[in-house]
Amino acid sequence: MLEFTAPTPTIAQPMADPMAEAMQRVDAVIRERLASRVALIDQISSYIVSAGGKRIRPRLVLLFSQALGFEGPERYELAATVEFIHTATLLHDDVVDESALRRGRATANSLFGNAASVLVGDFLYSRAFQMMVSANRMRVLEVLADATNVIAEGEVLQLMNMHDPDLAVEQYLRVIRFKTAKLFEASARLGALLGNAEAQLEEECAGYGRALGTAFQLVDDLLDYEGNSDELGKNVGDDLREGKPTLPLLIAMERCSAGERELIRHAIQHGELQRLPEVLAIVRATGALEATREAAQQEADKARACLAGLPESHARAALIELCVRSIHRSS
Ligand code: GRG
Repeated sequence: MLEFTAPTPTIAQPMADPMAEAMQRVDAVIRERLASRVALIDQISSYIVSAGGKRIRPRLVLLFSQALGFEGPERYELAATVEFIHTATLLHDDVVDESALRRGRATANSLFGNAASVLVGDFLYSRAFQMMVSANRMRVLEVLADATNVIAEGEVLQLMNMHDPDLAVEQYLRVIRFKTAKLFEASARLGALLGNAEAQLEEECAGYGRALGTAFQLVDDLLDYEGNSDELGKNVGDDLREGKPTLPLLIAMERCSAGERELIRHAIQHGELQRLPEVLAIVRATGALEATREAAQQEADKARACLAGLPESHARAALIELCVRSIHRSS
């Protein structure tokens, strides 16, 4: 079996991370709960989990529960649970997208094959359900069952939107709220539930997660054009290769000349990665990258405003910091 190593420092982890000890507890639960009597499951799940990742979603569970004064061990279990769900979606997503690079390594599908990747994703997803049952709270089950269902809907919606250059911005935003923001929202809500937040405060915590998750995906889509594969840990240009009409392209098409619009439309319709340099030049010239970053910033501001009802604390300060770091990130 491959060695488990702690995640590398990234945007979610400032230099001296006050959450370091709590995150180590989460990693210990992850390591413990990965165990399976089937060797290939151990091998593949350890392979993807040991590559690290930013662990943002478990951090949300910990920070919201802490901000509300809850410090019981259940928070580590639930934090690990959301990371398992996230990891299952990554395994499935890389198969669907035929991606070759994730977290700076060859994807599990490229090393072990599609079938093994999907099935180990199923293992992690169902292990997450075993773990959430142990919380023995119907609301926890409800939140995560709903979230995973919405994530799957988002992924199918995205599939339907593939190669469609006429996609409306609203439809694009709907997909990212479903496929990405929903798990951020659920993670924040779980923290609020652990902290026994009243209904309105729970909604505000969930609202933070939803807005942060939306900002996060907008930046993800931006980095697919602006980023650097080494830092990102995945290949830039993947979205164009798949014919995904993301916000940088939708904005560029609104602002460019008719000839340039036709070039982008064709590249989306046919997934023309070879057109990346020309597409990138148009995206840059039209200011579409800045406009996408601005849209992400507005979501991050919205997230920050949702924290008004939380008492001042280190955890609340860390949640504010996360809004800043989610925008200014390179991985
Ligand atoms: C198994 C419930 C289930 C669903 C399958 C394939 C699929 C349906 C959903 C995929 C959803 C998906 C992968 C959305 C993208 C989310 C996203 C921004 C991933 C990258 O997150 P980071 O940057 O990753 O937090 P790290 O590597 O840091 O953990």
